[in-house]
Amino acid sequence: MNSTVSLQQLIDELEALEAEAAKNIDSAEDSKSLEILRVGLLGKKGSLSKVLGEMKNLSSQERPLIGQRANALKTQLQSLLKDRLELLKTKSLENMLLSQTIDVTAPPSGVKQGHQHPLIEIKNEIIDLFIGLGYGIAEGPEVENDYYNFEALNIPKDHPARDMQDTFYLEQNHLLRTHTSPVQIRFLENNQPPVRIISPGRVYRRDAVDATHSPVFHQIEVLAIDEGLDFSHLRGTVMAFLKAFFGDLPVRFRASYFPFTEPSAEVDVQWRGKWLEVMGCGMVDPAVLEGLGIDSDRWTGFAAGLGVERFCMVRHGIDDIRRLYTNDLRFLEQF
Ligand code: 2U9
Repeated sequence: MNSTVSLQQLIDELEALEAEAAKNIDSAEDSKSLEILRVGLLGKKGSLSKVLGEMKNLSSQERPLIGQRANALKTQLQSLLKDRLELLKTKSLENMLLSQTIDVTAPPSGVKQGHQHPLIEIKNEIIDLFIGLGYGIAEGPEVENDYYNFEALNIPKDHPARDMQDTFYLEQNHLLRTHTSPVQIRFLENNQPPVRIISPGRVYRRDAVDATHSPVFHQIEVLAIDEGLDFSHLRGTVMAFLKAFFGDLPVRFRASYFPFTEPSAEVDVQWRGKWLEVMGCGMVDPAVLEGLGIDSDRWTGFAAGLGVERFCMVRHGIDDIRRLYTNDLRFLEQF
């Protein structure tokens, strides 16, 4: 009788021990407290050993029952201790990572933060607007030859642009490109229409330096070739672009002439009360398409060209192009 009570008592003790231990392990906040708990529960003089020590009053049939339960409890507590330790380690690693996060985008303390050059900012803004309209970017060499810079663009042999006075000629039929149009010619040699590309880049002309001319400047040219493109698509694209860049300004198209487009137009915007010419455009001359093996009965295209410096000067009210190249910080820091 006495031994039955003892058995029940021991079972109760083990259960109480289990509940208490689980609660304590769960609320331990560091590995040190866990170690203290482990020794107190599973150590030689720990709670579990104490319960096992009380087994001597039990009968030889009862002892294995408590032995088995005590062993199961030991395994269970070991696993609870291990899980809690792992959880605490993960938590402490996470806290460490959070507290040691470095903001790699933060400006270094004490060092003045710079910014993009206004010309590059405007170039990127224009590129982004055309990317938004679905255009891709094409690039090509600045050192070109007569074919890509002039001939493929229907520019006749006696055209003034070909003059030694206007173009920088290099050795062996090479020259510095006078526009980015050769990039589009190269692109059309390697890609079938439909095509929608812009070609941003530096171009070179033998201009005397003055307030509005520089021997090197930045162009962005636009080219779209597809079935059924006509002047309304060109006009719609130019208007959408100018509206996005300048806002709601009056825009006018004036008839003009380029060897590579027909019809051609110059585009003006009314900016602070004055009409300013900002870009040229036109329908790609069928002769240019045919020269590239593109069937001009099926495909038509439009093209446009602009000088980035001009857009930058109009946007910021800069009156002298040389300000964009002289790296005077008193000027650049205004942007
Ligand atoms: C291909 C066919 C046609 C490119 C074009 C212009 C009009 C133009 C000037 C703007 C100011 C040059 O920087 S600027 O001086 N450009 O007016 N450019 S159409 O026409 C092309 C290009 C490629 C195959």
